Amino acid sequence: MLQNEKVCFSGVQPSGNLTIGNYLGAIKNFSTFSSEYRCFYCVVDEHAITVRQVPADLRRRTYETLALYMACGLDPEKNTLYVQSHVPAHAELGWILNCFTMFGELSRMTQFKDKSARHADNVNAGLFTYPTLMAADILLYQTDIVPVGIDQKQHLELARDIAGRFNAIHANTFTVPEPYMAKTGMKIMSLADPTKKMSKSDENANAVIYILDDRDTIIRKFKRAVTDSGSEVRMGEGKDGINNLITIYSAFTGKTVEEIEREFDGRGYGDFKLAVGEVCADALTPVQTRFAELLADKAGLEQVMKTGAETAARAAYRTLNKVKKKLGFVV
Ligand code: ATP
Ligand code: LTN
Repeated sequence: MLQNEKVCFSGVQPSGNLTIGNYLGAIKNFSTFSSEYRCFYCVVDEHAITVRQVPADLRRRTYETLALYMACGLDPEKNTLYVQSHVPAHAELGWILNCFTMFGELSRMTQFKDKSARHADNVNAGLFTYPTLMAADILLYQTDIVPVGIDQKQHLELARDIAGRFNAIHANTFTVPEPYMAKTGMKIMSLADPTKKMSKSDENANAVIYILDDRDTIIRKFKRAVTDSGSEVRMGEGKDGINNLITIYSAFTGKTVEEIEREFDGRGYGDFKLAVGEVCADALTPVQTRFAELLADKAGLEQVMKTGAETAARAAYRTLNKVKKKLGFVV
């Protein structure tokens, strides 16, 4: 690693079909860091098992998530792409950081509260300590910046607190990371209930646009998107549905809200919904084509995972060894 080189880290769980929320809030932004940062992008399979997974699905989605990273523009020559469970240092540092994280802090995490309500029959300790493993992911690489959607902001703040607490006892151990949230796209809402985040685990497929949805499906889902009874394409209070569609259109086209409002002045919701569907399908088509090619070459993906894990492990063990020495472990 070059000295003074800045580090970027992020992760996505292979726990479902990825949505345009994952794309616009996270993955699409990953490649923008590749030229200025040393980037690590991880498929976080250990996080995924905090809710029950079907093993065959988890395995398939691990390949798919890696292929999607690459299809969205991440070149494995320029970014370290790998699978979390291939680098045991994550779980090891996760344990250590559990001893620097307070029960009260974890109890306040809104994702824990949401997920334990949704999976009331399986409120396991892993779900509770999910944020310490996430802190370990980030802190292992001396990460400066973490691109995520806004739903992860609270976990990032906890990672910063854990780093600060550890550093206060054992000086200069971890870099304290900053979150990066895309101005447009950090919170894409459900098409069926625009007061709720678009989520890959939503049981209503019409609420969600998947990155792999075909053009007709995308256009049909946007046509059905819930909006208010008005007709003016304008951002406003109480217009969550239209606000969300304007955000999506803006994130895909790079146009500002004012430009969009001008473009659709006097044209009504029907026209606008069709236009949103078209720009979304246009942006996703090349990703889907590339994804299919990458997925057909399983050996190629395995090579990327293997090389990525080797590179990641070298960087991770440097930090882990430093941590162990500071703690007084015999190394
Ligand atoms: P689930 O919906 O099952 O809880 P998730 O999609 O939130 O899963 P991840 O796969 O771990 O969970 O998310 C990967 C990245 O996508 C994270 O950075 C997250 O903040 C971002 N993300 C997820 N949903 C959205 C959304 N609706 N809008 C913007 N960003 C999102
Ligand atoms: N918790 C994240 C996924 C995740 C992550 C990370 C994101 C696990 N480890 C480290 C950024 C950095 C989520 O999106 N649900």
